[in-house]
Amino acid sequence: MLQQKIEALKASFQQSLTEARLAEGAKKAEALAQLKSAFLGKNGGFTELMKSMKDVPAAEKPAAGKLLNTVKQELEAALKAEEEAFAAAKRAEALAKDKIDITLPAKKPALGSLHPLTLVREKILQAFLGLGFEVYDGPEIETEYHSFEALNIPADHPARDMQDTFYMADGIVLRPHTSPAQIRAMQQKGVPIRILCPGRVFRADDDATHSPMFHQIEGLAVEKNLSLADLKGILEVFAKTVFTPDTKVRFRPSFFPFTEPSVEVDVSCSMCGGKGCRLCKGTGWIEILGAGIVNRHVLENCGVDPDQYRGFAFGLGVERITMIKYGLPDMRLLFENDVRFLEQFR
Ligand code: FA5
Repeated sequence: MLQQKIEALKASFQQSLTEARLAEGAKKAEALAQLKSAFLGKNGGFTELMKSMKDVPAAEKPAAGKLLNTVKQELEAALKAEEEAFAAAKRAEALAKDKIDITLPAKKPALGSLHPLTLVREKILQAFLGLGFEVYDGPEIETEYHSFEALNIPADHPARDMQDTFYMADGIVLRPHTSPAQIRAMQQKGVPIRILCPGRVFRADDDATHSPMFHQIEGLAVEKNLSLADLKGILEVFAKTVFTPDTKVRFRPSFFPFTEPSVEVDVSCSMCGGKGCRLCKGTGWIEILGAGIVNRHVLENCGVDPDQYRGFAFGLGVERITMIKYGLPDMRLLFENDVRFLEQFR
C-alpha cells in the first residue's frame, strides 16, 4: 500500500521536474522552488508519507522505511542536479553578456588643459623674459597712493575717471591696473630695472568686452638712455611672438598721467593681415595696449633722478589679447569655464 503511494509520488515528482525543466529564467527558478516545497518541504508529499509510516504493520516497517529513504534521496539528488544546472546556465549567460570586446577602441581619460588666459599669459611672459625682464609681483589690495598719487594722478584729477575703482577702506582700493607695481618695484629695487608685473586688476565695468576682474601685465624698463624707439622694438618682438611672425606694430599719440609722451599701441590684424575685416572693424589695426616714456614726476616719486635715467612703461590686458588671438566674441567666455569651450585649447 505505502509502496504504491511512494511510486505514485515519485512519478508525480518526475513529471513536475520535466515541466520545470522546460520553463525558463525566473519562471524556472520559481518552478524548482515550488517543486521542492511540494514534495520535500515541511508540508510536502514526502513528509505526509513519513507520517503515515505509523500505520504500517511492524513487520513491514524496516523495508518500507528503507524504500522511503532511498526514493527521497533519489528525488533530492535529481532536484539538486537540476538546480545546479540552472545556476550554471545562469552564470554562463551572464558571462556571455558581460564579455569584453577587446577590439573596441579604449576610453580615453579626460585630460585637463591650461586655461586660454594662462596660455596667453605664459606666451607673453616668455616673449619679455627673453629680453631680460624679470617678474615682479605686486599686491591686489593697494593703497590709493600707489594706485594714483605716485603715478601722477592727483585726487581731483579727471584721469581717475578713466578707471572706475572699487574703494575699500579709507585710502585702500582694489588696484584698477598693475601700474602701482612700477612704483613698488622702483622703490624696492632701484634702477636700472626691467620688470614685468602680471596680475589681477579690478574695475566697476561689466559688458561683453569689459569685466569687473581682469588681468593685466605691466612692463617697466628704466635705464640711462631708453627711448620710444627701444619701446617699439621690444613691443615688435612681443607682438611677433604672441601673434604671427609678420605682425606689425604702430604707435598713436595718447594720454596717461604716468607717461609723457604716451601712446596707444596697435598691431596689424592677425585675422586679415591688415586688409580690413570684422575683427579689426575694417581698419586693418587692433589696439592692444597703452604705453609711453615714464613721466619725470613718477621717477622723482620713486627717488630716481629723471635727468640721469629714462625709461618706458606699458600695460596690456590679457583678456583682450586672448580675444584677439583666438577671435573670441565675448570676454565672459573666459570666465564661465564651460568645458566645451576650454577643451578647444587643449
Ligand atoms: C591702463 O590701465 C594703464 N595702466 C596702462 C599703461 C601702463 C599705460 C603703463 C602706460 C604705461 P587702460 O585703462 O587703457 O590703461 O587699460 C589697459 C588695458 O586693459 C586695455 O587696453 C584693455 O585691454 C584692458 N582693460 C581695461 N579695462 C578692462 C576691463 N574692464 N575688462 C577687461 N580688460 C580691460
